[in-house]
Amino acid sequence: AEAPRRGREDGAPQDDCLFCKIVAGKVPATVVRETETTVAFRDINPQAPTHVLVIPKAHYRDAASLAAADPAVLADVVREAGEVAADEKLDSYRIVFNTGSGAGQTVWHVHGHVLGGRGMQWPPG
Ligand code: DGP
Repeated sequence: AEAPRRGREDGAPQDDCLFCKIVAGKVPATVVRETETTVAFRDINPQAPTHVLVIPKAHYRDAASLAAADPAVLADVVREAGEVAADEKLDSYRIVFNTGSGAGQTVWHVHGHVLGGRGMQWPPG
């Protein structure tokens, strides 16, 4: 179920958030990059030869909420997505922020999917 909106979020870690647990090292993940503000790790259910999730260490429900609260960190997430693509030697890649359950969001901590290594269809399903 969709997590309740909490008004403007402050980025504080949430005890019940899987990705906050990955940030804290309480849940293992295959981390490929880390910065002061972000972590990038391989998706457990890859949809392409490269499928990495880039998240802010701070907890925000979606990209727009993060943009409203801390736009520099959203920029960090997008820059790191580009660094992942460079590390993986991808010429082309897709960054996806599923936003809301109808769009397929299942984890309520903003994550950019970095997908590449195969052809991509447009429009996405
Ligand atoms: P979304 O459906 O856009 O909210 O994407 C959530 C993604 O998170 C989905 O592609 C699967 C991935 N995922 C879920 N649980 C875990 C986990 O425990 N570890 C890792 N590495 N990825 C996970």
